[in-house]
Amino acid sequence: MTEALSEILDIVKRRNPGEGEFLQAAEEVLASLDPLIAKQPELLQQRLVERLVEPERQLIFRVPWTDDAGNVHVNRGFRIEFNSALGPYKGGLRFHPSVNLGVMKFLAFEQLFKNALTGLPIGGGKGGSDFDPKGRSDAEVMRFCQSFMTELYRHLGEYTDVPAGDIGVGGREIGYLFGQYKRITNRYESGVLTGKGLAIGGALVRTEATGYGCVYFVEQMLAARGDALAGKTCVVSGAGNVAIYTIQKLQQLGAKVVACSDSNGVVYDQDGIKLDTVKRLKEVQRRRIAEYVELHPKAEYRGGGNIWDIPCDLAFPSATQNELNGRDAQRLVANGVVAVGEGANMPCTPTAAETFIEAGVAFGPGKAANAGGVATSALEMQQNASRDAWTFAYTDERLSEIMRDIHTLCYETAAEFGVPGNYVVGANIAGFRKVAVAMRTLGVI
Ligand code: NDP
Ligand code: 2IT
Repeated sequence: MTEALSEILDIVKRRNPGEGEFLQAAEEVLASLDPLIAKQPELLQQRLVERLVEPERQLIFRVPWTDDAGNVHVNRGFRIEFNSALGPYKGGLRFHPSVNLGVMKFLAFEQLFKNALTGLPIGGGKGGSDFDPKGRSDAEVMRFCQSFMTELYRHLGEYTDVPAGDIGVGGREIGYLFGQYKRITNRYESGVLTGKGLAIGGALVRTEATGYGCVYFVEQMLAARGDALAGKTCVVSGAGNVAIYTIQKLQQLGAKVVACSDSNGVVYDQDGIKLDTVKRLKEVQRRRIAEYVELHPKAEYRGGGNIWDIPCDLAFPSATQNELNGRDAQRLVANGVVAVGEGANMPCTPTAAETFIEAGVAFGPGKAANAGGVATSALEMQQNASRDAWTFAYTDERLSEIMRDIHTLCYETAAEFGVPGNYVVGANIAGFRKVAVAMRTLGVI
């Protein structure tokens, strides 16, 4: 890293002590920028890089709520409004006990570059809470969402900040959040949240978009090497929104998915995962993936198992950050993996990502590979603004074009900066350039 960039990284480290995930994400991006700064040193002027790594606004608030037995609980709510140079802050809300300031800031920072890569007018943000929805009744989740929105609403708006879902936040939660926003503001402001149900102004394909988009991206990486998806054996970690629709699209395109997981364990089905069962267990019944084998006794459940030990051609880490480490990457490479698509945000540790790239594996970083979700959120905003609703086929075609364009942008940028095939450098430089140019145009604000 050049001296100027490593000085900036030192400032980030001093200013954000203990925020491990944020520092990891910031270091990864800054480490990619050397060739860009060498070509365009003026990007260091006006302290653009330093301004870019500092969030515009960080909100932390108390979320009190009452459970079904009448006990009062207190959680912490967050919204990081990282950068609005390209458009209103945009990014999901995560409800998971592991949420803290460092996790929120890494997600908002990644989101900023991801959103830039989509080419759509959206800035970067992220929010959430350390609330754990597991085992909570529908009524408890509703009361939590209402309390959360009672504080957050004042910071939102279709031109200001537009949240969506992430881990633990899906259509049900977005519905309760939107209901409370509408009630407090007395405005049916559809464009203030995305990922809404179809009954309240949601868009077709948003549910499927992250998973489908990740498969489209990997398809492009394979095509760039003269290879294709059909017949490939795949492993997809997680069993949530991203994992489910990754599996669906892979199966539609003729690949075979042999494993998925949740935080308790791994299901291995060598005949191919039965997606109807996963969808019913996880989307409808909110149960554990272990129950899959009760319905499909030939499949195997490995409680506490490591999904990355299973041999595959394509790996889709789609659960959470740092879920795939250097040792896992070595194992996957030894087992002949040819491509990795990060469905989750930063699921591969820095050592894992390096291992893949050094081994010549096509590695699609999250900020490119999983951008289909937020891109389709921006399409939902377009539909809301024009009071229109597009068909599934039309929206899916738009998504697929956007993923093709992101692939081309990352691929060409990597080649331009002398590291052909390195999608990490391609995505980081291309995303950074878009945000930096917009910030410079806006002046010192
Ligand atoms: P869901 O809540 O729908 O599913 C999350 C899945 O990951 C569950 O199977 C969950 O298992 C597992 N998981 C979560 N945390 C952990 C953990 N700490 N250890 C092991 N497994 C875990 O979330 P999504 O599918 O929406 O999100 C998955 C990833 O994709 C996240 O990184 C998210 O940021 C990213 N993403 C999501 C987008 C979206 O549109 N939803 C868009 C782009 C990226 P369990 O049920 O046992 O907790
Ligand atoms: O990480 C992500 O890109 C998301 N959780 C989706 C964000 C969005 O605004 O749709």
